[in-house]
Amino acid sequence: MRPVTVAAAQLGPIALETPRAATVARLVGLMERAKAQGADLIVFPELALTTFFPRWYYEQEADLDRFYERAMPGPETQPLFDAARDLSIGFHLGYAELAADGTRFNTAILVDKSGETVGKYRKIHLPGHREHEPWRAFQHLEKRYFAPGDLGFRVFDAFGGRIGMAICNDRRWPETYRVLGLQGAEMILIGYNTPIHNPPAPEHDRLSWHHNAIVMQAGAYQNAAFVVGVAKAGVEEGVHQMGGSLIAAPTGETIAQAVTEDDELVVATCDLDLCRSYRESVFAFERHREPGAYALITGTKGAVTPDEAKRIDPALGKLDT
Ligand code: CDT
Repeated sequence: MRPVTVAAAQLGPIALETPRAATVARLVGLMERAKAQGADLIVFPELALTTFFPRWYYEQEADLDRFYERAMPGPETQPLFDAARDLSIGFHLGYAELAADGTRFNTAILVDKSGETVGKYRKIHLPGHREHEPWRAFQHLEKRYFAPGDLGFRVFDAFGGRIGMAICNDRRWPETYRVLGLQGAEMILIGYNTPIHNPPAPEHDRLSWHHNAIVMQAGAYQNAAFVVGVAKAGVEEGVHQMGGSLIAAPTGETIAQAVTEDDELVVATCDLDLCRSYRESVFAFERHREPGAYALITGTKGAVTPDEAKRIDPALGKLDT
């Protein structure tokens, strides 16, 4: 047995004007509660220190600065690291990062029980749009406010296992999980902010919870890993964001799930040895994968015509006369 007790710390809304210190105090309170429930690791959502600011269009770059961290820990976030050390609990935190060279990233870190940062990830799949689109009920300007992550999908040895991280929209893409799975990830941590209403495709709205669960369950099963998905939920500044935080096992089953749209701890003890049964049988990658047949996965970004596909992967043209 290699048990890791993980607490998915779903958050309710954070208002635009909520001071950083108040949010940090709220997170520290959740760390204390998670510790009381035996957690080794608490997982906070994407952009957990502020409201989900990409819903607004800002013309001036300077208007953005209040949402970003220039240092981690910084003066206002130091209490999280102190609490980790004092309580002996690790944490995963999503936040907006303003890097030293001025690049803005949507970032998550993994901090161990001694308060040391042991992993960092910058979001790779940035959804939404770059320009103001006033026809929308609200904006989703991640493509404007963040650069695509430049650290790849990495794993980190911590908490007695191998931990991977992804952020929100990354969870919808099978490539995310597979690249982590190919490095032996045993637990994948994913924070999210998902408005229930998707202005370009409102017909998907009623399926938000279904899509949320199937992608994380499939990612877990197909890559023999636990997946911990954590929402910032509820009606935040007039936008309804889904909850549905969950922990999925390598079996593909959801083993714990949130029932509110507010601050809520979803706790499960995950035996990382459960990954082995899947990794050594049906998903023994080294025996069963056929990467030679997957050329299109890295050979093109968008869908291609069958003829273009044959140029990328000549095997596809073999039956042509
Ligand atoms: N934060 C984030 O990545 N949210 C997206 C919203 C979808 S579309 C614009 C998500 O995939 O949940």
